[in-house]
Amino acid sequence: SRIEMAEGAVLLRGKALPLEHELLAALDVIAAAAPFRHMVTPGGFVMSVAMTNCGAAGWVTDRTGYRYDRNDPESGKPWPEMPASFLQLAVEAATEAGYPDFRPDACLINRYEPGARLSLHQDKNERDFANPIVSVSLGLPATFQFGGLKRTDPITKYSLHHGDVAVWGGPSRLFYHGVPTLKDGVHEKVGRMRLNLTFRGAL
Ligand code: MD3
Ligand code: FE
Repeated sequence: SRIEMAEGAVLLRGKALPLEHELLAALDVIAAAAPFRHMVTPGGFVMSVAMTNCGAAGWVTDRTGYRYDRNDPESGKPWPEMPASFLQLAVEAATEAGYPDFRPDACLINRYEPGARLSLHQDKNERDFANPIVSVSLGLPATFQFGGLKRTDPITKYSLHHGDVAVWGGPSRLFYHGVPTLKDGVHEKVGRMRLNLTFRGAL
């Protein structure tokens, strides 16, 4: 099904389900080469969400700030290549949402264990906000908070489930959003965690 969350923001429920095994197998290969890690924010806080990346660039944070880096700072080597199945899903979803020219060069992979959260923020480290962001949810369900251009704008909540794909572009591209504390649970294929892929045009 196709749900319009806001102008430019489309939720495609279950869109990734036909690819779930392929996506999970590819994630294992990526995490073996570039392990999930808890990065540190510029303010000195350790993030409760563990992250890794694939693609030509990866999103990183440390005491010096947020940025996209062509190399994994832990290894000094380029991030693992973006798997063809990832790229195909992201391009197909973006096309369905009205962004047929989107070609992501970065995929940030977030791993939430019960208790992990991502506080309200905007994604603005990307070069060109004309590109949408495509997100794929796997594993445990999460509440997703979606606000507006100002931190204080009213928030709508959506529940994101295994296999859901969402596309955020146009006027919604710079909207505040976040994920409150992940509830405990076990997903039959993914285990005691939630994985989220976000595809970006970073460079
Ligand atoms: C709305 N991740 O990695 S995905 C992030 O579930 C991030 O892990 C969340 O926010 C997660 O930056 C949310 C959905 C999402 C991603 C980017 C957006 C929603 C967005 C950018 C603009 C507006
Ligand atoms: Fe975000």
